[in-house]
Amino acid sequence: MATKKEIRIGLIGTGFMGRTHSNGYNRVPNFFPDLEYTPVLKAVCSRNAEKVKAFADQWGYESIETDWKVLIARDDIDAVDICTPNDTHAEIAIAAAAAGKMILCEKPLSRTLAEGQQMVDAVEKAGVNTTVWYNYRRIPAVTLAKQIVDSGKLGKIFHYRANFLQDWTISADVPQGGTGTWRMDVEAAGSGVTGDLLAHCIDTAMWINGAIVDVSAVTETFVKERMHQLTGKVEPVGIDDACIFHCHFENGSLGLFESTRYARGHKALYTFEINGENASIRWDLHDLNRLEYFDYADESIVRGWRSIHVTDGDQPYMDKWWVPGLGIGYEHSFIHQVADFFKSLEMGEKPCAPTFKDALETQKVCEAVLDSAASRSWKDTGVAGKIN
Ligand code: SOE
Repeated sequence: MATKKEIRIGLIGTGFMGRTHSNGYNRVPNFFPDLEYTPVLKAVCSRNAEKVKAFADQWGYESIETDWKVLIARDDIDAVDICTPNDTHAEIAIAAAAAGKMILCEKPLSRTLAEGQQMVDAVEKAGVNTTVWYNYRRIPAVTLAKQIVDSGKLGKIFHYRANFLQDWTISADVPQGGTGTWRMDVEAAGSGVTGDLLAHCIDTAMWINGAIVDVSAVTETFVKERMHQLTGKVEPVGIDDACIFHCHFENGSLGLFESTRYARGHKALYTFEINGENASIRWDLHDLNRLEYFDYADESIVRGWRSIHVTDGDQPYMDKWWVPGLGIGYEHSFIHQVADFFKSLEMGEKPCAPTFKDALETQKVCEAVLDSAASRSWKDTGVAGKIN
């Protein structure tokens, strides 16, 4: 067997995303054995030494650090994976770029467009490889949706509709800030559902349906004050609890997006639907192996929504998994991202999208959405052309 080229990973952050990414690195050699590259879990970093040691033992990291600057300075690390809260992405990424490391950064790229731009400038100056973990692109049914749209089967596209609904913050007792609830703190997160959830919807939408050129948005903060875990005081809430926006895509279609953490009964309901002149597509994260497809060209007596179970070997990624009919899950989207990142290194032609530069386009839309809601007016996004 040919010797694999090793990519020595330094992971920063041991929360939910630290786990999804670590699982990705661990599984790739098993399920993508043909890749030239293979991950080596060299080091994991988090401030709490006891917790980071337990994480390293659980996921197979060779060593631990409690200071990310030390991790970045190590010359046995090739790629830095940023899984920390959003307020640390820019500082870590800029330092990692200066140290010549590849960077895999959890979404959203940054809290603000300006911060994201600094990150893009830094990685371009350093010439390092990057990717941002917009993982939903790599669920086979979502990748298939993209392939179907690219094939032209839908014809002219009129509508793109997406929702991301949750209900975990309805109680006024949920605190803001600190471990576990940093997403509720505007300083740490940058925004609420716009950066956390709509960013996913925007990334998928622009990848499949092209640039969003302008937006009109409304946001709401239903609970105005919450206990801050770091200060112990009740403080004003600065994030958007809910956001609805409509928009124009560059291809002439209309978009409608909604996200909230106040949709009682919904835990993580990400859905999208695309309506074209000939056909429509819809997808639902709660039934993620299925893609629904309606084709007006079908004979009228059998015309209706088809439910495609995306588990056949000739459908995206599925030749790597089980046998037709047996589904996969959420975690596989991260495994696919690791595999695609390594494949892009192997091929050396195209970087693994979305790169920092690609993800900056999503930041532009998020920023325009928040500006539009604040000013109660339409805003141009400045996004144009093909989105990788
Ligand atoms: C928030 O609850 C969250 O974990 C997001 O941060 C993730 O990006 C999303 O995929 C699921 O929901």
